[in-house]
Amino acid sequence: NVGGAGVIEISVELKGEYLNKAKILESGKKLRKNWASTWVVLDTDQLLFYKDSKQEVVTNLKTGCKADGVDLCGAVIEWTTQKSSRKNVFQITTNSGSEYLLQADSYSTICKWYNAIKKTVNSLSKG
Ligand code: I3P
Repeated sequence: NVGGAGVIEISVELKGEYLNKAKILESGKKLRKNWASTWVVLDTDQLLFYKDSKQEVVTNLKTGCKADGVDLCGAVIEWTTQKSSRKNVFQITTNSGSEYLLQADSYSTICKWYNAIKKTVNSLSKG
């Protein structure tokens, strides 16, 4: 799915999806790895994490209720085979020194997210 038309298709279709997520570093400090199925939503400049799709709706309805998210400005996205025994894993390293792993059993699913997040990071760096 390369080329202009494919890219547009991705951003339209990519609303939210369940991915496995593990936060392994916070402000440079190592955390105990704990994989959890998470409803992931790509926003204009951040990646949002919800327990499930219902929580996204509830959070958006409640004023002053902020979703748990990752600032993608200055983040680095890369595939990794070192940081997990699982297949289809990529990592997000944030500007603030936190590290997240995202994983899906389906290669096409994880690729779609990898490409979409990378595209967002690139667009943010161009200002
Ligand atoms: C971790 C758990 C993770 C595993 C991790 C283990 O053990 O089994 O699933 O990561 O491996 O330490 P525990 O539940 O006792 O904390 P992967 O599934 O990604 O391999 P790691 O220490 O090599 O990261």
